[in-house]
Amino acid sequence: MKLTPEQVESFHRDGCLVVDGYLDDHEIDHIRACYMETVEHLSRENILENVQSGEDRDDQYQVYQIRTAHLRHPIFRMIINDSRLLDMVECLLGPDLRLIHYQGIYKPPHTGGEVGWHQDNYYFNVAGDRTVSVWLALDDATVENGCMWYLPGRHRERLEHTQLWDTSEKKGFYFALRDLDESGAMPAEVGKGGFAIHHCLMPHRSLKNRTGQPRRGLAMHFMDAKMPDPDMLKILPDGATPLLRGRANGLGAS
Ligand SMILES: O=C(O)CCC(=O)C(=O)O
Repeated sequence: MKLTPEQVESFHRDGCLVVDGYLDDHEIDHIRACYMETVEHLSRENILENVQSGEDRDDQYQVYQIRTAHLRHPIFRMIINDSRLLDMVECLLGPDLRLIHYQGIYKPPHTGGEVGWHQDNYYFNVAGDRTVSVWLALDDATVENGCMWYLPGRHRERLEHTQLWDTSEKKGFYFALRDLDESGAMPAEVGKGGFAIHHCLMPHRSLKNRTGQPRRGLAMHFMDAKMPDPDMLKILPDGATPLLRGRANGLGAS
């Protein structure tokens, strides 16, 4: 699925883009079933992380993370290898694509918590800021249930983050932008089966799920495979950052 020149231009200008209508209801139903199966499996194994990074206590509010989703269920592997998706990412990042991070982010009904303002490349540290994040909505994402918020046009500089806690205590969104000027913040409401896409320096956050329905998303983070390996790759498990298309570091071909 190629983006139009207008969509590409708007992404570069604003640092974010909403694309509706990628998956149909039938595909979404199947992915949702696999998603909840995975959440339940991780919960039974006691390895379902709560990565909420608001001021609330974790026993009050939750943002559950399916970490390295493609290593957890084959459906997630299929999604990142789908040529329709990769054609779209290629329009923004070029022909050499590597996965750098992949997570299901699940806000349960009523108690779904917050993810504070952050820039993804503060975590990834990919040279040249050559990464793009693609967030696939598995439910209609709205202001009420905790959709993504962006600051359009504010993706041109790297901002200093505060480390919120020690990562040996808790994983997830442990860096946040404190005292950020939030003027111009816009909710990225997107229908199920559509994408909210952002540049890796776009400050973004999401608020609580105040509805009685789940808010489920898949955050897929891609980097230009020609860039040198960032340090983050060293701490991820084997197979966590596959080359998806083209060449890596100018050496291998897929
Ligand atoms: O899904 C969310 O609410 C937040 C996701 C996010 O901030 C991210 O993937 O970087």
